[in-house]
Amino acid sequence: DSLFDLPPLAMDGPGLARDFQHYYAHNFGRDRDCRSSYYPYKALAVALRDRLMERWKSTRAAQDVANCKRTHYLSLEFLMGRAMSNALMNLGLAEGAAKNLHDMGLILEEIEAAEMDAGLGNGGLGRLAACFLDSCATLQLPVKGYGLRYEYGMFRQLIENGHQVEEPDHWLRDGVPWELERPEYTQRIRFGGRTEDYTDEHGRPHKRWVDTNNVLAVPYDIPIPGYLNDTVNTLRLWSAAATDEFDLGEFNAGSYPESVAAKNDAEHITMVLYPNDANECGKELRLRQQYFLASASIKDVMRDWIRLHGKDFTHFAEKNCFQLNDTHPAVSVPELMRQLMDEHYLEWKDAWAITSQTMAYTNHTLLPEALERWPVRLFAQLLPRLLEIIYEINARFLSEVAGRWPGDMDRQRRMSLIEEGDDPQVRMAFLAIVGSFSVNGVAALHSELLIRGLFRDFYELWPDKFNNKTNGVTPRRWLAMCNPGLRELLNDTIGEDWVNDLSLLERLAPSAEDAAMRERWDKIKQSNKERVATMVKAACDVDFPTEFLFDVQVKRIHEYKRQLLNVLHLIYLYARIKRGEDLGTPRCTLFGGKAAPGYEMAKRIIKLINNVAAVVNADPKVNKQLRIAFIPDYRVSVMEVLAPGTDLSEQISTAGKEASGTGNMKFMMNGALTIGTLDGANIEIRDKVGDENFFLFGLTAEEVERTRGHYDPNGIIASSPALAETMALLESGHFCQFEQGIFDPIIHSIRDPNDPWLTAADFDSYRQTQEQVAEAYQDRERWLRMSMLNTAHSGYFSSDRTIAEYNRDIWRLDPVRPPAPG
Ligand code: DL6
Repeated sequence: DSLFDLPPLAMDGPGLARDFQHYYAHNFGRDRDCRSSYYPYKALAVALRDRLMERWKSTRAAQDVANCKRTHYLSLEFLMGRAMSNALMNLGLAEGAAKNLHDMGLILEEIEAAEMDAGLGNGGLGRLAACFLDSCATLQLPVKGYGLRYEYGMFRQLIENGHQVEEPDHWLRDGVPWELERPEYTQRIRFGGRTEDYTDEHGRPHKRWVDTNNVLAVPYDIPIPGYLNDTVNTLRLWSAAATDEFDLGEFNAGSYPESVAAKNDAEHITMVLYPNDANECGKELRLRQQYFLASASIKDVMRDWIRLHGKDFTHFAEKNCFQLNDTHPAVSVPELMRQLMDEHYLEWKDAWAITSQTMAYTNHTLLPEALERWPVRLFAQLLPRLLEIIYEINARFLSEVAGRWPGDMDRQRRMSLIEEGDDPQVRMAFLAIVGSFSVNGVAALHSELLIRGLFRDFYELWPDKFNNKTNGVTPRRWLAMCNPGLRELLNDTIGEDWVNDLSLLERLAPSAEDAAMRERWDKIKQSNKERVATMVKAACDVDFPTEFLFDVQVKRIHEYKRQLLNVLHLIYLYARIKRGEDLGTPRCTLFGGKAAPGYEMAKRIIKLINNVAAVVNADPKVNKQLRIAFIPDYRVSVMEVLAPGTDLSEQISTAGKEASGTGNMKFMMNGALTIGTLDGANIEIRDKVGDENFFLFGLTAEEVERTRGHYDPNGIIASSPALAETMALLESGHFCQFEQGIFDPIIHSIRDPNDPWLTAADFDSYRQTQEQVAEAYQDRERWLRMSMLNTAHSGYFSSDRTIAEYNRDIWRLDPVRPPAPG
């Protein structure tokens, strides 16, 4: 096969640099006069892509030859961030590239910084999917990500006069060098129309879906390199395109624009990511997106199955697993049924056996407002065949419930996939549970609360379906890549194997007792704090002195995450400083995060942070001890600077509300100490690092539940001098001198006996614990010891561990090791 008979590409700095020069000069046609980093970025990306491509092909071939079982990870979000530094590291080319580019007068970091973040996700859920892909490739598991290629990702956030302003993120504008269009695998996706019965040539009855409006799904593949192992897996992102069918009736009637309008509609499906985090959006376009992903991905899997095995589906479930990243792709359950029955002519029983043995569902939230429900009428109009199948699944399921609990009509009503009422709804979480063989939460507490609360009835019916998989983050991006200083120290101290086996970080623990090591640790943190300070200065024009405690809360802005508790505490510190008190430990507090554009309260909290920051930073008496900044447009590449340069990680959600958190793990790995509630993975973080190395405060999840119905925030405020003083200052209008009343809704929410986030209840505990933080920071040696122990005990939070557990308990895949090129 001489067409593919190519010598392997050089895997060293000089070889990469030669290809880089070639692309730079000959492909992109740049010369000495070009000063931008953009073309060097493009040229280096293409040179790297060549090397990925070699391994990508051999990975695909090796997986085919192995005839292995595969997992398809379905997610509406993949928050990938930048790809270049990751590709360089995982291919083992980072050092060589830096040196050889330097010899040409170029700085690798500047080239890397020219890459736009791929922001195809909102926050934790999307970034988790990205970390998982990295771990799957590193563990050489045959896992493919399936998602959508949104033209516009997460909006760009500007801060104007303290307010969030959203701008579109047209990340595809200049082209993405990593993606490979695959028009040959285009699929046709149907919407609308109606269903009808028909009989085939053997006299067997079937259903078909007719008179549909069709949309094309065109795949674009992104390579996912494993760490130094020649595996390159795939993330396949679907882009919507119009079919070349258009309404001939309209066209002939002379309505050219109307006849083309349907085409535009089709292309809108993958136009934009819904910027909603932890709340349902309920828009028709969103259901279209969900079905578009589910249908295209399942068709793609079917195509591949038939290519390798023909049309016999007997062994399909032994060789395939679909992992549903939350309920967003839950419509995959009826869609797989539809394809098996209507397109491949299986009987219900066989189709259901396959479906319910291949689907697995991960839940990421307990917040009721995030639980997806779709109106039955919308389903009927958009996906009529799917609705029929859902009704049939429900009827069979409810008869199982009736068999188990005869006469318990209330239970049947509670468990039904259809919520009855004036506007009946399809409950997507229940559909996902009924259709799956595995249901998992994302941290120990979260999984426990699921089976005790929301999913209790289902747990009673099928206890063995439910399991926990505590989240993790990839140690490649979140330690080795983002913290080169610490990477060197770790390599010197415990060897280099930790990158693949993060539990080896435990070996660092004894060094916490070594004064020379602590000094080295301190220097690294110091220089990482300088990078943070430079970034904050450039983005916010606020000076962060690096000897101050760097206290960081970055995450989506949401009431349950309680940025408000943090800012209330800062108001309290401001009042103390104004009174002439010495805080002992001066502090720089940094916030970052986006509010969903329609979430008024979250946007107002951003405004409050910025107004308090303006007053604090401008006051020469105050800013000697306290500085505050809000970094605009928080994203993956910003976290890559923050995680290494943070002293204190704020994980202060109302207990029982944060499913897991993953930022908490990134900070811990990089030696930050946590101030946090007993919520999500904080609990496991504290268990690993030890009580004495974690700053705990606040009500427990049980106490939070018990408070419901008899919460008295006004009584709490009146009996706490610190909180009363803080509220009085906030209520005086001191932070909105020229914008009177703008914070009234915030004040009311704190004083509201129905405040579900219990901000007032936790204030004093938080304040006292912050005092312990300040005291601990004064004792330099103690703080450094604690910091080192946080890193040393963070191994459990590697996504390699999480994925190994998914594989052991759910997927059961064998690793496939492709041969090295050549
Ligand atoms: O599991 C990833 C991530 C968790 O770490 C966060 O605690 C959780 O809030 C987030 N969940 C969502 C909810 N979206 N939905 N549905 O983003 O998942």
